[in-house]
Amino acid sequence: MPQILVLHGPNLNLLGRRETDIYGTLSLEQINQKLNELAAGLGLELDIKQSNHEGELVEYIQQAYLNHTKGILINAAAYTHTSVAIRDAIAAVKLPAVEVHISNIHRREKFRHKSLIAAVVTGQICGFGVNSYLLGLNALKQLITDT
Ligand code: CA2
Repeated sequence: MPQILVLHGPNLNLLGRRETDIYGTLSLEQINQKLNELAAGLGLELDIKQSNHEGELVEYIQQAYLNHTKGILINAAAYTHTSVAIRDAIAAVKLPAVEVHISNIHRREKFRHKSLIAAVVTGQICGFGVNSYLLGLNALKQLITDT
């Protein structure tokens, strides 16, 4: 089964406990469960990681390449707006990648409008709540099938 790396960035381990008006009430574990259910239906296997550390996220992206992972679904959270290192890692591994965000980053504070990752991923999905992840995984499945 094609393997997909799902990467959650900093503070997403707090989902469902704080800022529920912006990020919803589901916990990260519940989101991962939904992703695993969808993946089973799509015939994909997920390797799901969360880290609060930029370097660790870079390591996961590099390992994905070495493990012959077929695609990356990433919510880099705040690092979306700051991390050249994560951007360079995604560009380096040249894997199909979809950037997702729970909130619509373009309707929020100005500093969230810029994604350093957007230019090196295949596409970005944001603003659909937890559904952004599910839409992103469907998009990745299609990308992998097409290539
Ligand atoms: O909308 C998204 O998915 C974001 O990637 C979430 C990030 C934010 O920095 C991005 O601009 C947009 C923040 C994730 C923090 O998640 C929390 C969850 C619960 C409580 C506090 C933070």
